[in-house]
Amino acid sequence: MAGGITWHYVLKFIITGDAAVGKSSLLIRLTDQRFLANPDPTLGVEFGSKLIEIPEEGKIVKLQCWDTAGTESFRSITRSYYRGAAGCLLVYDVTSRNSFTNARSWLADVREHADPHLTCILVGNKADLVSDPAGEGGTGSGHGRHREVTTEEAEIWAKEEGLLFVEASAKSGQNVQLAFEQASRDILDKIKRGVFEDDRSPGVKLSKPSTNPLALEQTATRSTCCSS
Ligand SMILES: Nc1nc2c(ncn2[C@@H]2O[C@H](COP(=O)(O)OP(=O)(O)OP(=O)(O)O)[C@@H](O)[C@H]2O)c(=O)[nH]1
Ligand SMILES: [Mg+2]
Repeated sequence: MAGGITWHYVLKFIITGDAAVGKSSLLIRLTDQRFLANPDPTLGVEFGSKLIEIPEEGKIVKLQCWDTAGTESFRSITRSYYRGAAGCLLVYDVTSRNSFTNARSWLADVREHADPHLTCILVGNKADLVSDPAGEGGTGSGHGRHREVTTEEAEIWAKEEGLLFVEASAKSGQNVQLAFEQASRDILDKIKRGVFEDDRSPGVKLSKPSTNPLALEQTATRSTCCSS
C-alpha cells in the first residue's frame, strides 16, 4: 500500500456459504480484480484486505476479509472465525437451489457465533451464467447452467431475515465491490448510531485522530482474525 494512505475504520468481514458458490472468487475479484476459472477449494480460511472509499461519508474503510471453506469438514474450524466480524457476505450460487437452501443453515451459524449487530449481505453469485436478469426461468448463456433461484425469491427471504441483498458475478466483476460497499455503509451507519463501540466490537477498529498515519497503518497490518 502506498505510503500516506490511511483509513478511518477497519472492518472485519467473513465470507460464508456452500462450497463452490464463488466465495474465494468474489474476494479475489475485490482485492486483485481478476478471476480464476479453476481456483483450489479453500482449506480452512483465507485472508484478503482492501481499502475502499465511502465518498458520501468521507471515509476510507479497510476491509479485512476472512474467506471461509464451504466444505462441511471445515465447518467447525470456520465457525471460530465468525466471532468479532462486523460484516458478513452470505453467498449462494444463483444456478444452485441447494446452495440457496443451505444459506439458511449458514445464516444460523452466523447468528449463533457472530456479533448480533453484524451486518449481513446475501450475495447471489454467478449472475453472469443466467441470461434472464428478472429471474423467471432463464436458460443460461450457453454454459449448460440455468437459474434455479429467482431474484424475487431471494429478495423476499433477505427482507424477512433483515439481510441486505445483491446479485453479483465474480467472473464479470458485476456488483462485487458494491456488495462490500453496501455492507460497509450499513456498518458505518450503525457506528454513527452507537451500535458498535470501539473496544467492545473487535470487528470494528476506529482510527484515533491524534495518532500519526504510519502508526495507524502498522496497527491495521498487525490486526488478526480472532482478537477480542
Ligand atoms: N461463471 C462463474 N463462475 C464462477 C463465479 N464465481 C466463481 N465461479 C467458479 O466457481 C467455482 C468455485 O469457485 P470458488 O471461488 O473456489 O468457490 P468457493 O465458494 O470459494 O469454494 P470453497 O472454497 O470450496 O468453499 C470455480 O470454478 C470458479 O471459477 C462467477 O461469478 N461466475
Ligand atoms: Mg474458497
